[in-house]
Amino acid sequence: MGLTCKSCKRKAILDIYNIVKANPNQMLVALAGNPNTGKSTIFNELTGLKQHTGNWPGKTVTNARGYFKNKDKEFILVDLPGTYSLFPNSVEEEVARDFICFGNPDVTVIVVDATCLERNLNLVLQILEITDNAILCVNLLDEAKRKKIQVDLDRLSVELGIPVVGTIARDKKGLKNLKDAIYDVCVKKIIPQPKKITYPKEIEDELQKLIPMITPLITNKINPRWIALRMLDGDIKILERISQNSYCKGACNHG
Ligand SMILES: Nc1nc2c(ncn2[C@@H]2O[C@H](COP(=O)(O)OP(=O)(O)OP(=O)(O)O)[C@@H](O)[C@H]2O)c(=O)[nH]1
Ligand SMILES: [Mg+2]
Repeated sequence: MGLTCKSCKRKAILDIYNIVKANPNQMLVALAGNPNTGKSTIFNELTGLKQHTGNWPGKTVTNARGYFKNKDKEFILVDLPGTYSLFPNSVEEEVARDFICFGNPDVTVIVVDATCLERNLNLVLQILEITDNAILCVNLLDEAKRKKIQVDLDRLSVELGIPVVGTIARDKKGLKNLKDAIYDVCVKKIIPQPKKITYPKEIEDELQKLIPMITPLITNKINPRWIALRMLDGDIKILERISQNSYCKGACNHG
């Protein structure tokens, strides 16, 4: 199979997040979310780096990596390209999806725009089907206030079953709480318990047959239920990803 522009681009992006922890004290944190929700602004504030930001979607096209410390831990923060869904339409979206699925982050911070929560929560629910270790960061609370939108963060936390932190990243507000929530989830002081979606009986029955077959094939933390759902969806590519095993830490050679 020849090299295509798409495959080269994919490889270039993947190389950037070929992340090996230097020691067990390091924790890996993914910053995910819809485009233009303030992920790179949060990334820059936490790491002191200068990722490209601006008021239009699709600025971040590769995964930038930076570091920050909190208490006794060091965190590797990965700024992912914005994605509307985990059913990707572009290489960037596919890479963001794959990092969440196969990159083994210790916690995934999902950044949402407080002014359009309904649209953003679609991706949140999709991510919570993959991983329990998630934190919701409700950003742009200043814009929400300006538009007279009130967000009940405590209620959201109860409804979703994960920690929720409100931020105004551009004004550096709420970021200490976010760092502390990341720490608490990483050290298991807080154990998120996302509410799971129950599908109609026909689907749940098929899932119960598939999950025991898939579980032995998976070498990392990826949720077999999610893989089974993708299979029922006819997503052939996800099976290729697993058989390539190219994202499973400890089970692959990225060289
Ligand atoms: N008013 C307001 N603006 C914000 C806030 N956080 C970020 N912004 C602005 O929102 C715009 C988008 O921010 P980015 O950090 O580039 O967003 P992103 O999620 O990385 O975007 P993509 O990389 O395109 O997915 C920028 O103009 C930021 O200055 C906030 O809390 N309030
Ligand atoms: Mg960005």
